[in-house]
Amino acid sequence: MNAEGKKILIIGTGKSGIAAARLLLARKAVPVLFDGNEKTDPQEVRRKLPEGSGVKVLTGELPDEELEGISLAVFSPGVPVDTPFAERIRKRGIPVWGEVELGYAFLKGRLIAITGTNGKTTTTALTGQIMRDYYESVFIVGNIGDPITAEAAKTREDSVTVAEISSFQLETAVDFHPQVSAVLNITPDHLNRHHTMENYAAVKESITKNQTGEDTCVLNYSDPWTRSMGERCPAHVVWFSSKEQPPEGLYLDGEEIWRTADGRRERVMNIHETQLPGVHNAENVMAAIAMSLAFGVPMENILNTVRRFKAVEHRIEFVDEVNGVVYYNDSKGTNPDAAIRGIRAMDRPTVLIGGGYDKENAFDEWIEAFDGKVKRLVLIGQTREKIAECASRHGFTDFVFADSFEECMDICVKSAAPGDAVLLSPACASWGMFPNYEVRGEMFKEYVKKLKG
Ligand code: UMA
Repeated sequence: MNAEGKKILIIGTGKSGIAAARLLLARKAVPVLFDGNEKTDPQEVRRKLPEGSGVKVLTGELPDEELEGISLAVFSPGVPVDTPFAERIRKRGIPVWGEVELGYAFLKGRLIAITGTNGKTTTTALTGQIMRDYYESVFIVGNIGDPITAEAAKTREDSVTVAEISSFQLETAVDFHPQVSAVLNITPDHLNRHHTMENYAAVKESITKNQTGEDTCVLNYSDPWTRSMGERCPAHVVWFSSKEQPPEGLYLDGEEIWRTADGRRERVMNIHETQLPGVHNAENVMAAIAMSLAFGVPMENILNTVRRFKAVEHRIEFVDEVNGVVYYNDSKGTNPDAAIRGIRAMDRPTVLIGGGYDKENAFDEWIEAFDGKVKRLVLIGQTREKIAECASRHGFTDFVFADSFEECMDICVKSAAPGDAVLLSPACASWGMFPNYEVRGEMFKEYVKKLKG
């Protein structure tokens, strides 16, 4: 892409917006940054850009005259694209890209892109590590934390980029074309943005839209949404399943992972050889193995990395044991399905922290998954009344409200007896109380550290 001299509007001044602006400045384009939050301090934003770059930073409302001469609009993932604001831009004939599409336009080498509702971060980190241990130039980017535009300019023809891609990022993809893609599973999430499950699944499926028969797509054989994607997929499909044997791919039989290919069946490994607990992690491991094989990494190398790989921070992360109580940080449990996996991974009575930003998810299945294991539910944030009402409907009444995170932790400590677990797995996004789930997880860990100290 030749961006030189082009005036490009970037919407959102978070991680993605800043990385996109820096990339465009390096390519001699003229980025204009805009943030809908009027409280954004333009000076603060400019400080994150190279000194003297003199980038225009606008906040609040975007006047029409600022759209004059704009040749491209780059949306940050958190900014919806079905709004009158986005329509105003499109009506002027300005193409609307996402930050991922911009990064892709500058990307060299090969690309693996991973999406799905849950397990993306662990699978991306594991696949990235397998690539790092085998190839020389590897980048791990996207929803996992480091925007693709922050790394794209460093990639070479022999580079491998492993990208975690959210539905928000796929919505604005245009030519984005991974050689290997994966859709791990589809369960309700982000329905306030995508409105229906059909829309949400279609956005996820679009990760394959530019793939061809020379590419590979890794899909979950036992998830009805991803199973049906296999029927339409333009790429060669390789399956994984924790429940049944697919025609081609990897599957779990008891504790053993097996692989079927070319009509032959071979044992791959025992799940206890990994350091990742739970069936959901066996699925992540199988998806990572399938993608790595498709990318040409020998099985022996893959398994060496898989055996050494440790859980990702904030994902059912063991924090410490204090006075006989174990503390688990699953701040990444930002939707009911992810949080169900958190509860399932517990093997003792659990004091659970739930609640946060309202993404219009239903909590019924999450409450049902308590299954006698949750002894008390401590509720925080915007969704606490909604969860309490849902819990009562399902006959679970041992919940209590906390007004601050500190108060919530104090209640957990008082409620937990030796032999219990305290689990932060809130089934909701952190927004409203915290800037992101990482900060929420860090605060949890800090509290446990102090408690121990
Ligand atoms: N903003 C507007 N208008 C809006 C909404 C937001 O101007 O309508 C502005 C905000 O005021 C703020 C900026 O946009 O200044 C924030 O942009 P952003 O929300 O896209 O956040 P970034 O910091 O750029 O982080 C994004 C991803 N965030 C979201 O998708 C919400 C990060 O994923 C990702 O790690 C990062 O890019 C790098 O690629 C986080 C996430 O919560 C982890 N993802 C969701 C999830 O995993 O469930 C999808």
